[in-house]
Amino acid sequence: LRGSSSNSRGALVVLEGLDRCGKTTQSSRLVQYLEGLGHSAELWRFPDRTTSVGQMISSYLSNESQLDDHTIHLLFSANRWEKRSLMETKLKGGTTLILDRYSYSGVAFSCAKGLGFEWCKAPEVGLLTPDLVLYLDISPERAAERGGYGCERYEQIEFQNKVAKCYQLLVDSKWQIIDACRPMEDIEKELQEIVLDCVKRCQNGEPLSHLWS
Ligand code: DGP
Ligand code: NA
Ligand code: NA
Repeated sequence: LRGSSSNSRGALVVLEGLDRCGKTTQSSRLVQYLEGLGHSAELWRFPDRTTSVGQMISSYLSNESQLDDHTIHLLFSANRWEKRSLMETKLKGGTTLILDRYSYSGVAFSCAKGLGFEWCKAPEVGLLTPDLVLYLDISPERAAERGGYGCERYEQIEFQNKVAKCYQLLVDSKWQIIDACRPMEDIEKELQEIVLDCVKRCQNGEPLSHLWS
């Protein structure tokens, strides 16, 4: 029965990058593209600000509340854990999930504050490993030119430079680095090709695994 529809699962695809790298636009376009081809696909964002943990995160990001660096790190992680079982159910049911940020943001943003790399990775252990990580590569200066940063906590060039360095420590064979300085349509085309290929691989029964692998 290998390869039959009962076996086929959705792909777990993550878009990562600095603030204003364009990943939010690209992730929603990817979902539209996949749906247009008749695939089942959903866009998920982390942090998910709709849950009660997510509301604490949102208030922290907008500087309405202050939290210890370790505490907020664990809240971001908890926000992914509270979606884990639904994530697995969706994937096993054949739905592809396009994630706007995931555990890599968790590690990169906290590590950029000076928290230990291994300490940052630890609470993510056991979450599902993405099949593909698309890193939209752009300098903080170029990203800020795109309408400028807002006033959320992390939206400063100096800090974003540190985040970029921390992201580099996380690159592995699942990653594809995408030049995000090109026109939006060019990036869109490139992402479509890579993601469709990944979706097809997952349909053929590649098993899910856990971070950090
Ligand atoms: P976004 O909604 O994608 O604009 O993300 C909000 C901000 O939070 C952005 O600056 C990136 C940051 N962020 C996202 N996920 C995490 C995380 O897990 N940990 C930390 N420390 N920051 C994160
Ligand atoms: Na942001
Ligand atoms: Na963002």
